[in-house]
Amino acid sequence: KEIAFIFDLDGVIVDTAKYHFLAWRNLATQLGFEFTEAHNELLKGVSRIKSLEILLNIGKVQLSEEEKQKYLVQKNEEYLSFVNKMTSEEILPGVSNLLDYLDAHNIKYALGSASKNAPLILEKVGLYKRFSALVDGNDVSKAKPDPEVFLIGAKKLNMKPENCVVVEDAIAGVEAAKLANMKCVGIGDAEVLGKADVVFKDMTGFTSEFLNKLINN
Ligand code: G16
Ligand code: MG
Repeated sequence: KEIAFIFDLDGVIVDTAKYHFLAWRNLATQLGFEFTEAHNELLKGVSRIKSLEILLNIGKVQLSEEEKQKYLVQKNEEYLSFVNKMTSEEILPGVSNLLDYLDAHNIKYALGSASKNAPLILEKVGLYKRFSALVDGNDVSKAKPDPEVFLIGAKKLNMKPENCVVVEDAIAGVEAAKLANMKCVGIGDAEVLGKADVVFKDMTGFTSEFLNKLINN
């Protein structure tokens, strides 16, 4: 059976969450409150503007629309200063093996990320050219858990949703995949990502045994 993969970016291909955290924490410090790693969990898979709103809620800070825009630009500039230093060494364990397997079996794959910086990040780690299609934060009007990002991905790959396998680390992303009527592999904690069809603790869970079973099903 023909299948295709759609990958989330942050938490699946690379760990950019640590750079988002540093930039958001600096903004919180500037606004006079503490922002912890636990707080950062709430921002994973969430759009940039929604992330700022969650952060401001944590600090009980109210800002005008104009100030929000200013801080979003500032945060993104700081985040990009980290992204610009990224190399292929930051590709998470298991990812390169998986992409090699998919290439060898002529299985197409797309990116389905909430990040507007996704093309740049893929370029930095040397994976940009390998994807058949990219869907990122610039292409979608409805954020995960809305299935839009993955449905656009399936369309770009010319695949039916039911033949797509989404790989996601965030609850909202797993929900989006299931709402899109796709298979979903969760990456992280099985208790947190309970709605996924299968959960691996990291990307090394994609053994050739698992993949052979998947494509022969
Ligand atoms: C990523 C991160 C989120 C981030 C979002 C938007 O999503 O997980 O924390 O807020 O992108 O990023 P940017 O500010 O670069 O547009 P994903 O979907 O790749 O996990
Ligand atoms: Mg993610």
